[in-house]
Parts: sequence; structure tokens; C-alpha cells
Amino acid sequence: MMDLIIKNGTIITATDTYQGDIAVKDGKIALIGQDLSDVEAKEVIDASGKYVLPGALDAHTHLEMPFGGTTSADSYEAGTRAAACGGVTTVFDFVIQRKGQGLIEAVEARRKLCEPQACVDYAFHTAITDLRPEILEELADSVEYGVPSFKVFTVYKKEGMMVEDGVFTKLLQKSKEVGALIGVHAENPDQIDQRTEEFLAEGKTSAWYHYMSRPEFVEAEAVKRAIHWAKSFDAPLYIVHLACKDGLDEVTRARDEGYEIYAETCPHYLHFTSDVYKREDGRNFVCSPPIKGKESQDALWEGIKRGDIATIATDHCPFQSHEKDWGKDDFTKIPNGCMGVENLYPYMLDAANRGRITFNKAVELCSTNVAKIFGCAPQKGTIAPGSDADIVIYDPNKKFVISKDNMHSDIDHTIWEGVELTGYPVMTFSRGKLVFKDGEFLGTPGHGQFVKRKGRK
Ligand code: DUC
Ligand code: ZN
Ligand code: ZN
Repeated sequence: MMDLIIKNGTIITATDTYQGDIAVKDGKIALIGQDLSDVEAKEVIDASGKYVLPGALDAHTHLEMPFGGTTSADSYEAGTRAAACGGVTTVFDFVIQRKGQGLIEAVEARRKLCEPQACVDYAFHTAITDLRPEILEELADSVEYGVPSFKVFTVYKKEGMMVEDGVFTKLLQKSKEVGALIGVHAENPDQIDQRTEEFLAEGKTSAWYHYMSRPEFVEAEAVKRAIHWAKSFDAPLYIVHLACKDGLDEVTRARDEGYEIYAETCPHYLHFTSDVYKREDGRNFVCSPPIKGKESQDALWEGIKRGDIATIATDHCPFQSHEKDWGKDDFTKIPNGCMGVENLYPYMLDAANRGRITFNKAVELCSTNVAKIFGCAPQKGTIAPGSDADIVIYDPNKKFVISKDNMHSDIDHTIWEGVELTGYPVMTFSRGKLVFKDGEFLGTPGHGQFVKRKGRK
């Protein structure tokens, strides 16, 4: 006896589109067939006229992260609740290693916080900020533990998160040996500091100067340098939240030369341009790297079509309006980060619905590639027998206007307010459990499980 059968839907994976029925048992996909009418199940859902997709994996969130003089405003519960309602069935959250902390110690502390709250499954990347010799050795243990991906920041010196080139290159070399993947947040810190100082001295304090203090060339230089190091040591590299054309051109070049370079971008870089920083509420869009000009936006879409952008993730790191307001008269006081975990999949699927990309491509970018790159395929990221029953039922005809009132996180505003989508998820299943239906969250905190991932060896 099956637990669930989803009948008559159009199943869409990264590679295939076909009509079929899916049977679920014990949280896993047990059977897929053209007609499973003869198979007994406790529950049958008719998905006629709907698309049946693998749940998305958001490779980049910052939930309840101490940052910018406060803590990002979505707890693990609120963030994973919003995720479920946007069709995201696995979130990858960033653990920030504090000075003196061990890698697994840092992960376990966050795991403990997350576990009772998580409404969908979760994985972690660890941002390394303190590379002592024993930490370099601990990299292999972390891979073994199920956290085989790490990140370095080339910025956030004052926050104690920035690493020097020596640390970055040691990590790249070690990553090859132990089967880890290093990610990088790439912007030039000296340019940011210098330009910020100049703008403040000139009384240029609006949100626009957040963008002007770290424009296209400030990001591009750091992306190029990061790729230079990855190429020099022939190590794979994942560039998080890539937002600029010149950086992407370098990614394309390196990939054409045969290097294993992955680029992630975010929906806010694909939808908005730097003009948002001229708006009265420009501070709400302040994130780093900032949203760039139209030329970069167009290039990112082209990069998606070419296959040089591997994943779309959100960098979900929201702050409440009153916190964003700290920077009303001084952009340096605006906590950096925007919301997006609930908008990722609907936004990219809307792009598919409009014909900008295919549905298979949207699934590849938001789900399959993430699972493959970060070592949890085929458990996650596809619809196949044996995979977790992380499934989204999508109505391609449903009209949806994003508003803070129909979002499910704890945030009092959204940068996506008023954006109109055609097509929207109507159900999300996390390991066979219905966690979202027709606008309503139906999950439970504590349901989400830690996803133990494999290294690259
Ligand atoms: N950028 C943000 O905007 N927020 C969190 C961290 C980051 O790098
Ligand atoms: Zn970042
Ligand atoms: Zn981030």
C-alpha cells in the first residue's frame, strides 16, 4: 500500500517532460508509471493540468544570522516555513565560524538551533573565518560529517569575516585533496572602504551610494582574482551571488578553458536594476553585492541560457523595516540583505512560463544542479524512484501578485511587493508530507532533517 499517488500531472525534471503518475511510500518516490490506477494508496491527488516538479534547493540562506548589528529577521522556523510555501524543500544555510571555533563545533551549534525549528530539510555550508592549522586538517572531517562545502568572504573585514589570499589559496589546495568545494563572496574590500569614506565625507549618504561604493568593477576585480587562484591550483570553485557582467565573462572564459567554475546568481539580480537604490525605499534593496545595472542583468540572463550560470539561489537575509531604517541617512548603517526564499522558484518558473527559459532549465537551476554540485543527488533535486518525495505541484495558470500579506516569513515588507507572476506552486511535499497547499502553510517545525552530503571524491 502506497502512502500517496499523484496522478495525471506533467512531470518535469531537468532533462524530461512527460505525463505520468508518481507513487510515494515512506517519504520516498517508490514508483513512476504512465498509469498507476491499479496501485493502492491511502491518498490520491489528481494533478491534471498541473506540473509536477522536484522541490527547489535554495543553496544560499542566512537564517537568524548575527549580522549588521542585529540578527537576520527570519528564524529557522520562519525561513523554512517561507521556503515550504515557495516550493523550496531544502535550504542550505551558512554557518559562520567564529574565531577560535572548530568547524564541526560551529556546525553543531547551528544544527542544534535549527533542528527543532526546521519545517523542510536543511544542509549547511561553513564560512571559514579563522584558518588555524588544525582547521585545515578538520576540513576532511567536515566532509566526512556531511558538510563538504565551505565559503570565504573577500569582504567584511570589520565584521571579522574577511580572509586574505593566503587563506583562500590554502583552502583551494586542500579542497582538492579532501573532496570539498570552496565558495567565494567576491568583492574588493579596499575599494569599498575607500569609496565609502569619500562618499561619506562628501555628504553622499543615500542608498544609491551603497551601490556606488561597490559598483560593477569592484565586484568584477574580485571575481577575476578568485578565478585566477582557482585556475592556478586547478581547484573547483563556486562563486556565490554573482551579479556583474565582467565577472560572468571571466566565468565563461574559465569554463571554456575547461575549468570547474560554478556561478550562482539570485532572482533580485535578474529582476531589478541598480535604479532601485534611487527609490524612496532604496535601503530595503541594500544587499552585497548590490544589484547592478541593466547591462549586467541582461548578461546574467544570457549566462543562464549559455549554461555558465549553474544555480539560482536567494542569499535570503532579511531585516525588518525599522532595522533597514537605521540607514535612512547613512547607507553604511543599513543591514545588508534581502528576502527571497519564498520567491525563488515561483520567479524562475514564471520566467519559464513566459518562455524566457524552459521549465527544464528552471528545474535544473533551482534544484538539480544544486543537488549535484553540493553532493546530495539523487536523494534531492529530481523526480526518480528512490529519491526523496520532495515534490511541488505547480499550476501554470494561477495568477499571483507578490505582497507582504501573502508571504509566510516573519518580515514586515518585501522587495518583491507588487510583482505579478503567472503560474504558482499549489502544493509542496517534503519527503511525502504535505507542507503547503493553496496559499496555506501546513507543515510542522521539527519535521525538517539534516541532509548529510557527500564530498567530491
Ligand atoms: N550579503 C548580504 O547582503 N547579506 C548577508 C551576507 C552577504 O554577503
Ligand atoms: Zn555573500
Ligand atoms: Zn550570503
